[in-house]
Amino acid sequence: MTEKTLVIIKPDALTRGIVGEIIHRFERKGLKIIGLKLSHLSEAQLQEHYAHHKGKPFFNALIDFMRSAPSVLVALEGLNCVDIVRRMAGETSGHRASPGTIRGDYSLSNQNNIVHASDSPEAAEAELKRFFKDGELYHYNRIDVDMLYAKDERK
Ligand code: 3AN
Repeated sequence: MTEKTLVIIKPDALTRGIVGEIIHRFERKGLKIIGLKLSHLSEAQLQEHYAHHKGKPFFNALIDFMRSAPSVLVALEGLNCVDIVRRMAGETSGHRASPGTIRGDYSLSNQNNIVHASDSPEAAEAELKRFFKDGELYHYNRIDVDMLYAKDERK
């Protein structure tokens, strides 16, 4: 099914100058960028986004890291895009993530692991609403859509 998902390209990727490489992977895969912006995430946004980790030993350090520089917010659309993007991101910890995944290729850390990717269609919907305003997500067609998908897959 065609889905939307949220990727946060984190401050480590921005300050290391590898944002283009990360976005390039999603474009090459055939996913459509429907929203894109640079944003220095607020304390309130991050407290809400990581609420399920509140109380864990790494929570405060994680918020500090995410506040240390801006992030790039990317909204993507495509067939089964939530699961695809999670698998492209790889396991949470950069040192365990498989080579070929974003975290596996670009990170070593549990915390500084380059990207966040929504973990379910429901989470994606809530997270896209959290970080993008009405009117910041766009409709258009990629010119390669007829080659990216078989006829019965384009829904
Ligand atoms: P994922 O991002 O793979 O869904 P979560 O939701 O368990 O993983 O963790 C959210 C974020 O919290 C991770 N992306 C990472 O930055 C940080 N994090 C998770 N586990 C640890 C840990 N053990 N130590 C430090 N930071 C962590």
